[in-house]
This record gives sequence, C-alpha cells and structure tokens, in this order.
Amino acid sequence: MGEDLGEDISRARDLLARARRVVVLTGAGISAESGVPTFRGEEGLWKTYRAEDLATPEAFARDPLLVWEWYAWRRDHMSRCLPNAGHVALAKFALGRAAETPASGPTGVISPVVLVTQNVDGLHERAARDASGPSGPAPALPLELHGSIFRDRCSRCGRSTPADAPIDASRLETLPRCGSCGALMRPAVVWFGEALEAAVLARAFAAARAADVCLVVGTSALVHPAASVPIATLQGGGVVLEVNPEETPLSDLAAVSIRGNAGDALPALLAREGLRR
Ligand code: BV8
Ligand code: ZN
Repeated sequence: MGEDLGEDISRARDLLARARRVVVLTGAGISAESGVPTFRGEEGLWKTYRAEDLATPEAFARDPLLVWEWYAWRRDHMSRCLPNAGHVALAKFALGRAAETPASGPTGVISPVVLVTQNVDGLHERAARDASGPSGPAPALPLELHGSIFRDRCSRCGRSTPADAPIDASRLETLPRCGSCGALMRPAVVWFGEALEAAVLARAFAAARAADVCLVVGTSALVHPAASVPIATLQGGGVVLEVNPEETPLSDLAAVSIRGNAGDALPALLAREGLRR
C-alpha cells in the first residue's frame, strides 16, 4: 500500500477510534472486486443500454421482456459472486463493535455500526452471515436502500416473494406472474423515479444524523437520496471518511478521502487491534 495511503488510513483510524456511533454507506464500488459491474464504469453497460435506461418503471411498462432479460442476467451473475475482503472487513468490524456494545469507551457508550447500502447484490448480507457463523451472534444486516435483486414483487398488488427460481426471459408468456392477482412480477428493487421505502430511509437518515463518523465506500455519490446520507452526518456535527479510487462530489467534504480500492483499504482501516481507545 502506498506511503500516502498508509498516512490517510492512519488518520482515518484515529477518527474511527474515537467514534461512538458509526454509519457506513456503500455503493457498487465495494462489489467491483467481487466481479459485480458498477453502474457508471465502462463495465456498467449491458448490450448497448445504460442502467438508467432500464432501471425505470417506464422501461418495464414499455418492454418488460428486455428489463427482465437484464435482471435475469444480473441475478444469475450476482448469485455466483462472492463477498470480497472489503465486505468481510466491514462485517467483522460491525460484529466487533456490536460485541462491545453497550460497554462504555472513553468517549461514551459504543453503538453498533449501521450499514446502509445502495447495492442490491446481497453481498453484505452474505458476508455478515459468514462472519457470525451458524450459531454466532445476530449478523449485522444492512439497510438496503434500493431493495434486493433476490426478491420479486407484484407489479400490481405488491405481493413480495423470494426470487430463487431462475427467470426464463425468452418470451412474455414465460415471465414470472403473481400467484395472487396474475399480474407480472418485477424485481423488488427501487427504480429511478420511484420512492425508497420510507421506513428504511428514515432509519438510515436517523443513524447518519446521530453518527460521529460516516464511512462512505465505493459510490459516485450521484444518486439521491442515498448520496445525502453522509451530508446528514456532517449536518449533525460528524465527519465523513471516504474510500474510493476516484474523486467524487463527497471528496472535498471528507475529513479523509482514501484513494484506494475497498478490498485493500478496508482491511487496513478496520483492523481491530488498536481501533479502540
Ligand atoms: C427518488 C436499484 C423520488 C436498481 C438504483 C436529487 C438530485 C438529483 C437527482 C435526483 C434527486 N432526487 C431524485 C433524483 C432522481 C434520481 C437520481 O438520483 N438520479 C441520478 C442519476 C441523478 N433518484 C431517484 O430516482 C430515486 N428516487 O428520489 O424518488 C420520489 C419521491 C416520492 C415519490 C416518487 C418519487 C431512486 C434512486 C434509486 C435508483 N436505483 N439501483 C438496480 O440496481 O437495478 S440506483 C443505482 O445507482 C444502484 O443502486 C447504485 O448503487 C446506485 C448509485 O451508483 P453507485 O453505487 O455510486 O455506483 P457507480 O457505478 O455510480 O459508482 C461506483 C463508484 O465506485 C465509483 O465512484 C468508482 O470510482 C468506485 N469504485 C470502483 N471500484 C472500486 C470503487 N470503490 C472502491 N473500491 C473499488 N474497488
Ligand atoms: Zn399481484
């Protein structure tokens, strides 16, 4: 790891060591090293479409087959991806702090980490369950602001089902239909122009407002309202730490912006020894 990266990581570790409340916001970049394409990188294209063209209710109404073809491909691809060192480091960090709660550190009561993700790939949940183990403590599950690609929802009555069967997106007739009302099912994700689930959003912003540190990993910080979560921490008097190989609109607002990949930076940033003062 480069000299300056090490220096940034040690400054960021100092801020984390003193933080009682930590919220984490992740985006597609944390899953890049797991082989999940990001949205706005060049690999974010699918055939000749951009995500914004397909992840909308209008696209689904216009061409449900094309939208389902994209989601079927993504679901199949994501189901074969594994959490990477970045997901694992975050899961262990959250588990470690949950174990410390409610011990009082020198700066007051330590709170469990609140993990907020824009990703729909389920990799944080898999890392959390692996970190806890079959009979371990409750896994630190993420708040999924944009839903999950591994659940379907009825496009008419809203009935939700786990999406474990492969999708045959070859013909309209083979697309999944609701067992209650017969309407087309759709992926249970939040599309552009759709409101996020109010309760999930409220929990994310309440945690961000109360946080001493908001750690932002792997997001271009362009999609709202998710991109405003770190701003809520700043408005509440906390600081922002960023991990991203590229500069983003948040970089200038961050106390430390670590120019590195999540899989390299997070294990160093969140290593337990010495992270509790
Ligand atoms: C809503 C689910 C209102 C689907 C997604 C205010 C201002 C501006 C615009 C708006 C606004 N309010 C609303 C909007 C419109 C819109 C929006 O934000 N548009 C953007 C494009 C300008 N927002 C909405 O429509 C939202 N809805 O506000 O509704 C409303 C209210 C009431 C009633 C009705 C309506 C809904 C937004 C949710 C859209 N759904 N996903 C699916 O996945 O299929 S968004 C999609 O983008 C993904 O969730 C993705 O996570 C998200 C954000 O992208 P990123 O995660 O940041 O990914 P990206 O590729 O952009 O960047 C990757 C980053 O990682 C890069 O910075 C890269 O450098 C970095 N990186 C790469 N490798 C690594 C790495 N970092 C670390 N390590 C690495 N190895
Ligand atoms: Zn239905």
